[in-house]
Amino acid sequence: MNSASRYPKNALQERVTMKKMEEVKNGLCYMCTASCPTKIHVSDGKITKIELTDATATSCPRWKAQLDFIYHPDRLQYPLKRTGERGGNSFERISWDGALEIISGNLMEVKEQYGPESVAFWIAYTKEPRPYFHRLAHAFGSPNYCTESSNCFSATWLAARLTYGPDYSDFATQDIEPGVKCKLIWGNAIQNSSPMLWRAHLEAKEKGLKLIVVDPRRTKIAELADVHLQAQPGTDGALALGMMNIIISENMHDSAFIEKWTVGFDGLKNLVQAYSPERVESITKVPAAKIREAARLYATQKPARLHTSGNSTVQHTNGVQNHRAIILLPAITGNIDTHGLSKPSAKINDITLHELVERMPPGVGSMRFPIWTKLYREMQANAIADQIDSAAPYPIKALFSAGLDLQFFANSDRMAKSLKNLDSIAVTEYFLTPGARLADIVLPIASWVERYILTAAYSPVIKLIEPAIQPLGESRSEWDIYAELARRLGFGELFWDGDFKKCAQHIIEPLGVTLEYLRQYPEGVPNHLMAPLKDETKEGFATPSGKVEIASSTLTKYGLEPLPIYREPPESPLSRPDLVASYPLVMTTGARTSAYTHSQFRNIPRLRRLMPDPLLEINPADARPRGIKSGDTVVITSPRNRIRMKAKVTDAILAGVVSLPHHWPGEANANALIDDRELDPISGFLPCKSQLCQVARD
Ligand SMILES: Nc1nc2c(c(=O)[nH]1)N[C@H]1C(S)=C(S)[C@@H](COP(=O)(O)OP(=O)(O)OC[C@H]3O[C@@H](n4cnc5c(=O)[nH]c(N)nc54)[C@H](O)[C@@H]3O)O[C@H]1N2
Ligand SMILES: Nc1nc2c(c(=O)[nH]1)N[C@H]1C(S)=C(S)[C@@H](COP(=O)(O)OP(=O)(O)OC[C@H]3O[C@@H](n4cnc5c(=O)[nH]c(N)nc54)[C@H](O)[C@@H]3O)O[C@H]1N2
Ligand code: SF4
Ligand SMILES: [Mo]
Repeated sequence: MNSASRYPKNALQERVTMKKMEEVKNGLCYMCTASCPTKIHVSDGKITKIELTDATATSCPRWKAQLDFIYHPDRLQYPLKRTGERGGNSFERISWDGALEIISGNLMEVKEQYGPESVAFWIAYTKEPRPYFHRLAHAFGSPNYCTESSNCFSATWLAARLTYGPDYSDFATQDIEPGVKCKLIWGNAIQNSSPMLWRAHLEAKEKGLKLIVVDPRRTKIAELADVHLQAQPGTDGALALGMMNIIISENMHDSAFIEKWTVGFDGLKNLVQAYSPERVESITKVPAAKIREAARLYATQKPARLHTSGNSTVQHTNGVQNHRAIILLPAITGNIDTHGLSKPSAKINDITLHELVERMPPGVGSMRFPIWTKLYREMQANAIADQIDSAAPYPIKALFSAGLDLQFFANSDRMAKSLKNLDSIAVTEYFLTPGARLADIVLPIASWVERYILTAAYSPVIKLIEPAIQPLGESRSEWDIYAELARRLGFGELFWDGDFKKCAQHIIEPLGVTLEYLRQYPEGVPNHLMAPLKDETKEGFATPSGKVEIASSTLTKYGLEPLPIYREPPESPLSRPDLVASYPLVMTTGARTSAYTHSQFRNIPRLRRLMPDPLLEINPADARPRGIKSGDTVVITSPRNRIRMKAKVTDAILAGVVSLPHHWPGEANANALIDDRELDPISGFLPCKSQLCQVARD
């Protein structure tokens, strides 16, 4: 033994050296797009630990699983080429050069034979690479930039935009503001979908906040509510009109604000006449007395704040109008002071090239859903299967896809069939998902700790996050992949010849800061500021009339009903009595579960243990006559398909309604049951949350 090692000093020195090797870097958790800030501990090029910097989302189980995700043994590390059937499992490793050569060759072939519009570009849930992806689609010449926003959040944005004007009124921003006496939470189960807000709500409730919750399920936040309105899914518009009926007939509305700052109030007043609490009870199943109680509480406990979900109210055939009725509650009660308007503090450069779309053939879904596609500046992905199948007004022949989760698409089996008919599919992914297995080429992507991230278009704060470690295996960042493809397709200069930093510098240029500045100040630069919505009453709302448009002039322009009318979902017990014998239950899908982000992370054991099986929630009154007990496997049938899940019998769900989790693969995929034909006429959203079904023991 050498003498030095006997001294504790040496052990200490060793620890000091170890410590010196460990670096702590700034990061963002991208297990979901809330992108909570993190500290990443790196030692010898490997991540040893990731901590949350901001303690608000600590109840979220997913961030602790980041290392399980990043170092998952099944993560793709090399490009793959399919060798067998589409959808099968036969792939072989291929070089990047070979993979990109095949993809660019396929895309050019379609471009020459059919035109660039015949290539569809689809990007799934992830937001951060979207501006580059958007640019790739339009630089190639295709209008068909489609994203998961075709069925997420954007319909609520559109409802707010049609009603209050541009930028985003923060009905979906769910913070608690000091001084707010009453909160109306419409279809959001905070503890699962927004863990960072859960504690603040508990504390506010303890301090006396009055709470009204609209949800067919008694969620944790509904348990805290003073009034819980258990409405049948898809009937939210009728409920909002019923609340306005009470507010107006009992003179609780704010006449001064309405007169000065709204258009269409007389029409609304007329419309709500038909929505007495008793009639609304027959549509929504909410007792009339509770509707009165909620309306009075909301209209009198001022200031009150509305808090909506990104999709509970809009994943229906009547979603935009239902959501418009809901968000009119603040205007007619003079409660807009508690709401803000998200405004860009400084314009960053828009790199999407979206202006080119004007000169291209009509994009997918843009003739059927012109308002949404024009204002949201994307094409409607829910119309893509129809266009693949009909080839009208032109054929879709190839798909370039960033993430491909087949469970996203309604009537998913039909979508899978349509995709199989394409000439070529290329997918960038983390794992060889069922969707990726349809591809000819699958490209492995670097995760959020292995790539540069500029939070710009999708974040209120612009930050630059540097890679903490090298990309795993041969995986590459989305930016690198798109820039290299652009070069091969002949427009590399539009991607700054592959130089990410030049692109990023161009995006932030109007802010007057440099990338070096962002590197040194990781807290970033504000991109959007929340201005009080009431500031709009100084110069007028940014709608065509300058006022809050109860009657929307844009809807009139497009030949649609301007008032927020309620239309019964086309597949409901009231509108389809003929279907009720076979499909008596109303089905809602996609209430969030804390362990998963949509289809992701079921392959991470520590998260899977939290929710091993897909559970259908059913009321004892519906379970008993069917002989169903908790834990039984049940078959759920809709007019389109049948799937299997396990039952959870619970009186927390309204009788006559069942709730299914979304995006489970294979025979538990809820979207296999959902109609892909009758969509919201304004947004094109899918009716994921109001369809008929039957449930039986397997
Ligand atoms: N853990 C986790 N968090 C997530 C996500 C995730 O996948 N996992 N996804 C993120 C994304 S992309 C989004 S868009 C948000 C979504 O966030 P939300 O849509 O707000 O999702 P939830 O909080 O699950 O709330 C949905 C609630 O609406 C109720 N509901 C169902 N149908 C209806 C209806 O017709 N009307 C009304 N009023 N209520 C109804 C359900 O019972 C459920 O309790 O969550 C985000 N957060
Ligand atoms: N029935 C029903 N359907 C719904 C909903 C519902 O409530 N009910 N909610 C809708 C909503 S709000 C949303 S947001 C969508 C979400 O639906 P999806 O967009 O399908 O969401 P994910 O399953 O999270 O992600 C899809 C794929 O993207 C991959 N991926 C993740 N990050 C990246 C990345 O950075 N790059 C690349 N290339 N791939 C990546 C994942 O591995 C995954 O395979 O589902 C919608 N569909
Ligand atoms: S909410 Fe959870 S999963 Fe989403 S970014 Fe924050 S810590 Fe990560
Ligand atoms: Mo979403």
